[in-house]
Amino acid sequence: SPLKPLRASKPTAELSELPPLGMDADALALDIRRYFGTFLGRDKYCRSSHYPYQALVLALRDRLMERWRQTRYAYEEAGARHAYYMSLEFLMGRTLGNALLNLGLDAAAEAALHRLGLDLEELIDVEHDAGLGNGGLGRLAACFLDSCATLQLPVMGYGIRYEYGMFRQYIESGRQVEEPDHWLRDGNPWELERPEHTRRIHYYGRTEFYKDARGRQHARWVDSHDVLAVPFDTPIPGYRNGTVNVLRLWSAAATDEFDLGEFNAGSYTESVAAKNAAENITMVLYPNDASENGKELRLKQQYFLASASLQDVLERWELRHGNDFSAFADKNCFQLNDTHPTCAVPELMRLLIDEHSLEWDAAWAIVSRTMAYTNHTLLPEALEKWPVRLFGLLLPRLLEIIYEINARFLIAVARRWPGDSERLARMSLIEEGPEPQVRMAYLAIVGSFSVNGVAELHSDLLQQGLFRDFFELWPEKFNNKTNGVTQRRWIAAANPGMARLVNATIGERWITRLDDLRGLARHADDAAFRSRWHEVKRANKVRLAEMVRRDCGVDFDPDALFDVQVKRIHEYKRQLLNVLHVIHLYARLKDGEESEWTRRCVLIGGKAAPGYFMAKRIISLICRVAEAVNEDEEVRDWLKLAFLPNYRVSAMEVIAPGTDLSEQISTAGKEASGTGNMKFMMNGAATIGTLDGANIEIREEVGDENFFLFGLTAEEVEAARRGYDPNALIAADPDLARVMALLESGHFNQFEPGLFDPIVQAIRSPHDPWLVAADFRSYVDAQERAAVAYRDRERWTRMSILNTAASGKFSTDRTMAEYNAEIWQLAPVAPKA
Ligand code: T68
Repeated sequence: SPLKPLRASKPTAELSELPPLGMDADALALDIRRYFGTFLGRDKYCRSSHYPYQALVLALRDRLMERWRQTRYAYEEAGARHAYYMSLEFLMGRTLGNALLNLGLDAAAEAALHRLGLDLEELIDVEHDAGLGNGGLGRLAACFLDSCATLQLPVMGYGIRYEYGMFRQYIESGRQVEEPDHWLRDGNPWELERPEHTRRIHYYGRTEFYKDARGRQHARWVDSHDVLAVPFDTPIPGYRNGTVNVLRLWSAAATDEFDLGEFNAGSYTESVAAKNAAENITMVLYPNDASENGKELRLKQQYFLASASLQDVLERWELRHGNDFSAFADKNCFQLNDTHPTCAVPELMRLLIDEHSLEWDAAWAIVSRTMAYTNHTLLPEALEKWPVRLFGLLLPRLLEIIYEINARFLIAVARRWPGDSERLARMSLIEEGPEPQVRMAYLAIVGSFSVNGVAELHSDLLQQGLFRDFFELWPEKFNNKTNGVTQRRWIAAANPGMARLVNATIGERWITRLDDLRGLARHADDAAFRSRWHEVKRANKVRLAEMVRRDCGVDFDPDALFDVQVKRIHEYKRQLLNVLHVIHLYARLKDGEESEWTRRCVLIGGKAAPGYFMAKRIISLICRVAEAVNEDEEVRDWLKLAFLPNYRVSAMEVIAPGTDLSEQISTAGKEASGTGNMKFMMNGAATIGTLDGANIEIREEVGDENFFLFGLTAEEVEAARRGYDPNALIAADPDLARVMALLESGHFNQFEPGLFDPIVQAIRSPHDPWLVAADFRSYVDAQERAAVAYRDRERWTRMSILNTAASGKFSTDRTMAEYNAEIWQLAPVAPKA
């Protein structure tokens, strides 16, 4: 067993260290051949692309390994303070292209493979996306890791190694069909299992109180059902700086102890089968991006991550400092990615008190100085709550600790606002009612020294609305950290054509200093530069059109305006408003209004949560309108619509570079930040958008003349809800009336009567929370302005350049530098060269 320690032997540095591996094409080619022919045992008759891919990855992994070790040693020797990014989701996508870029091996690998008769692009395409996340929140975690390694910050990611990631989406007769994503089936050559760091996780059981030799009372968790957490590490290389950080993902395994009772009764096979229950914990990612459905298994996952990760950190601490935790909070910081890992607050209390014998106050001083919480949503349905009954059954000791935290917290509230019992009920960690609930966001706030939103507007709205009471109590805890994305993946790797042009124009420093892109602005007035910029964009549009042809069977003309909305399907994101605009254009064409027309190709993609009825119905509407538009001879030369199935990270790597117009059209006040908006902007798309999330900051950076603004503001949205009368709006606007008439006539659902009734009703409802009808007119007008702008190629290209030039703020290098300056306070550490 890997858990068996060495006794007589003592490992030396020589055991793990080799002379540095060559970074040139010769050295790479030799290793690729060795892995292919020897380790993998393949030969010239091998016809599978998988083995050359694996051989390349293994050769790269060797080169990551030595840097990884040097980084670990450097952190250790510096006694570095660490931050841990705890997240139920890491949406990593593919690793190969990014690893080559960051190691600086892209050219060498291409040359080495070429000699061996292999094509790098083809091998990059072999890799399955690691889809261990739903959307923005999970992808943000992945971009953060890239930037932390590039900034040489001692940051480690902790997450779950789901056997099945985000489902694969198919469209069958206009409906979403989900298929399981068994991404590990062909193995994952990037990961390294570390069974020697296995942890034990408790569930169920009860608390037992006992006295120690000195008569002090302690608690312990007994009669628990235990599950093992086995870590798998993925290397996270920084950009050409020798640093390699770690993402540690936990996988569940059954303990070796069989249920003896069953065993003796002859139920050997049943008791072996019971192992499944344990291993189920990390089987599948929950595919809801905006709501918690209260399933016990989800809470098991959350506790699994929190407990395994904290035990891991504490064990490393003990190795160095024994049972002395006085400096623990100076050396460690946990960033909670939304409330999902919030069990970490009571779990760290439990570990310190029950397992390390600290007093409550000493333990609380540590917890409340090490935890920091990031909120990602204002939608009330996404605020996590767990029934007290379920919580107490599954995690009895944690619930006791939460009660104690709450009692002490409510005393503090009562001291601050004497006699305000309503406020006490409002702020309590326990929501009373027929089914009392634990409020995870409040638990996170009480347990943390920092609470942040993910864009200026979002952070303001948190302070004025959702968390107002807490802001009044602790204004100093609250702060903003506007999101970003990593330009290494989203420009350098995804858009090599643009990267080359930018390098030739302003140099290469933007790869780690994105603000340098500002330097492009003065070239926007140079016609020769614009023409090169246009050529790059056009080539990217050709590539995107090929993907649309292959995956949707629709022909996009690369000279038309590419108008794109890709993101999870949700009513607040208003894909519906987008389709209404397409129907409007269709109606105009059918009515013969095609003079002064801008040819437009509209692409929509995204997954609906499997249980989200309206989201699925909206997908059907998009598919049906697409058929009507694309098959109509009067329309299809002027307008196209396609629904792209199975939208994912690797698809976005083709989509963002080929997009002209980025759709960011959520109801104001609902999209916390958005990050797709930033990827599009960096790649030279103009945005059509509302004043929501980071759109506001995007518009500030690029200027109103380069942004197509429309719609109600967040404040106006709140006001508009009172006395909202969509039917009057429809009656008063002939364009909207024409669209609704087409929809209601059944024109798009001739063989499925009633299919879109729920959609029509939602638009016409005075309670429509998303105010689709209210923003229709101003949206269509903004679309018209975009169409006019696109007809002037020079003007549009200029706008495209200026968008890229103004995108410097939206690098996660900036975001991470802010987290570090204002929350983590880590010193960068460079490994020995
Ligand atoms: C997104 N949230 C925000 N949630 O919607 C987006 N939720 O505005 C923001 O830019 C992004 O986070 C990053 O901050 C999500 O993606 C989820 O995926 C999610 C998953 C499980 C439960 C709830």
